[in-house]
Amino acid sequence: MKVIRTQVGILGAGPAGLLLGQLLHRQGIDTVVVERQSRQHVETRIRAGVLEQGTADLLQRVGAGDRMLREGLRHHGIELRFLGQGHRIDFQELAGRAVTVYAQHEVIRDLIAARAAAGAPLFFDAGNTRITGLEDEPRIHFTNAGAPCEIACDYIAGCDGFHGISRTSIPPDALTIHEKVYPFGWLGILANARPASHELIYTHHKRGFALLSMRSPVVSRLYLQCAPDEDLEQWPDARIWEELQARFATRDGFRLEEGSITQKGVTAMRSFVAEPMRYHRLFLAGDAAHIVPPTGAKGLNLAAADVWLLSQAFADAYRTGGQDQLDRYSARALRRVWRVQQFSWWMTSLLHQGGGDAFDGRRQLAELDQVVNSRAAATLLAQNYTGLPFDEF
Ligand code: FAS
Ligand code: PHB
Repeated sequence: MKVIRTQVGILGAGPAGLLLGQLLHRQGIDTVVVERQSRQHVETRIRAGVLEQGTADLLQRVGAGDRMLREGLRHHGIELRFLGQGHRIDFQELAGRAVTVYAQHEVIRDLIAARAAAGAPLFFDAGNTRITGLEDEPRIHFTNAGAPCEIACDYIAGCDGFHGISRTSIPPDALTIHEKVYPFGWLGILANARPASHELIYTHHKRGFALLSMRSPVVSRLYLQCAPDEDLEQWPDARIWEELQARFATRDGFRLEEGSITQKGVTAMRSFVAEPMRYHRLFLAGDAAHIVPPTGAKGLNLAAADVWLLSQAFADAYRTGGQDQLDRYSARALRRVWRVQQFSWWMTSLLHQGGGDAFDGRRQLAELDQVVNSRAAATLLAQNYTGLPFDEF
């Protein structure tokens, strides 16, 4: 049995685990990251695309922001489109900040490179992971190339996502779960087609929601509302483009540029929070603790905010020997989590066809009319979308 001794054992090499590892490394705190999947898998998994300023700042702070600064697309607004007309929400004017469009798998590549440059251990393809001794002597058990390994640590950071083992290793009676499952999902595509807009377009349409995003000046990222269990076999490329064209159509003849579709998938939608985000010496961060519908582009950014707080709490504990910040981590993180849950639910409910009655459809249009004509309402959207400042919580 190979036993590795470290200060913080981190489960998961997603944005939460890798960013936490780098933040702690900058504070001189040793970590080991254990990842179930291969490096190739985590570096190519297509997920989020929008970084808040706070997240972008953290990547730069940990030495993983150079490529993002070169290749990321700075966006100073979005368009809300309904009844065949577009309305721009000006982030700079309303909130004084912007977002960066930069794919999550690129963030992962940059964080893995930064960790390698720091010479910090990162185990991919870890098998049979389990965690024990959460009350007093935390251990991460796993196999590395079939050989049993154990990490002896002071604390475990559960950054292993919604389907990980951290949250489910906590006794059920020690957790309160809040969950809302939506009656729809997103069919997402990557296409070799120039984005038809320089900013993101969120569309409310009677046929269903659609979103135009992008990955570069020649790669479009597009989503359309579908059933949560939609059968991709029923969606040949031609049908996807036809449906997207219908939902983005405007009175002045807007057309998407079409191209070869290189990736397609269906993502179900839920709002989920596990409280508290701690069990003795196990601390949850990111999707391991909470899930938001992707409409507000918050999942990745909320994970970053969690690990910013958690890294400060670990650093305080090692610096002072006190537990105060660690004791306050869950409550502080959850205050932001619920604000972001509310915004993500609001944007989702505002823009999606919920299968409700005609009243709900007319109410949505009235709320959209209010958002694009009230400076106060538009400011609230801009502030939430571009990200609540980390120091507000
Ligand atoms: P992650 O799930 O990213 O990472 C967890 C890591 O832990 C994974 O690498 C996993 O392999 C590993 N792991 C799991 N179990 C383990 C075990 N037992 N042992 C070791 N490792 C283990 N957010 C947005 O903002 N916009 C989007 O458009 C968007 N699209 C998404 C599409 C999909 C299909 C999914 C699933 C999520 C999407 N999200 C989106 C949310 C997503 O970006 C997450 O919020 C973000 O990845 C959260 O990061 P982590 O908390 O690190 O969790
Ligand atoms: C993306 O680019 O993948 C993206 C952008 C904004 C969202 C969700 C996803 O709200």
